Amino acid sequence: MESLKSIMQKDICAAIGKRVRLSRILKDGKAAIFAFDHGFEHGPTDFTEENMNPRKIVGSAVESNFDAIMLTKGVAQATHDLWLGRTPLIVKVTGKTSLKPPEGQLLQYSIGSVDDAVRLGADGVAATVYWGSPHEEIMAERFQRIVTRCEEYGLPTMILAYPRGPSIISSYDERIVLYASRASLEVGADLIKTHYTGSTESFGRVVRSVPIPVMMSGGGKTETPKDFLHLVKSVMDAGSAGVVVGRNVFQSSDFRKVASAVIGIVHKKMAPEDFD
Ligand code: FBP
Repeated sequence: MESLKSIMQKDICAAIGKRVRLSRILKDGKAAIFAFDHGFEHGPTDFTEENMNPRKIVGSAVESNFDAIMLTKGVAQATHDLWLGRTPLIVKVTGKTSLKPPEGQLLQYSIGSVDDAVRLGADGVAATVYWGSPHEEIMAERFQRIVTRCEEYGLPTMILAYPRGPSIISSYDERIVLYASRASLEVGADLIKTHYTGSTESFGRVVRSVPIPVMMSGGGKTETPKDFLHLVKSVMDAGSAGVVVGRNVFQSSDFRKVASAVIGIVHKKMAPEDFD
């Protein structure tokens, strides 16, 4: 039987490992993370002919110096030569396609594992829970199992905490997002990626309601890039740990410019006007 001392030593190593990996992602306690699972979640509608191949967008994200990049296992494999040694990887291990009938889209299933993430050299693992879905328990239980496995390896977990389901009137309502964030804490997440609630004050209350980092999930493309930068500023003013963004960067006409503005606002307290 394994001795108490050896169990404790493993736990200590795993706790240190998690701190090491978190410090690679949240370098100054904050992070601008590039989310790129859209090829699976949304399919070709999110892309142009020019950026359809994931290597194009992953290459731009790496060149832009995002703090980390969130990819599915397959895209991580197909682009590893681009990000290795440069950008920490977070492997997203759940997903659903938009090809499914709408009622089936309230469930994310496994599309990778914690062990895959370890083998890929990842610094984190991400998974979605649609809080309020009729399938909530499947996703919450799966997330909890992911947490348990990640704890063994010292890998941090990021939850994509999205309120979504027949009883959810607004996925952006402060009380609903606060509840989803609290539930995410309760299932053991280390980082929360969730919806912006519409104002600095309300998002601040969400951020302060849980003792772990809360980050904004980007959302669909805003009318102008400046509008998006104002959202990022508001989120940072709310005391958030940063943003996890995709479309507002890779669908913009100037990837590098928007990326560097987002990173500047997150890390250097810059303002959207600084990028005029
Ligand atoms: P965006 O910044 O493009 O919104 O990316 C964040 C994200 O969570 C992606 O990781 C994911 O593919 C997408 O949004 C899911 O959006 P939705 O479930 O609303 O279609």
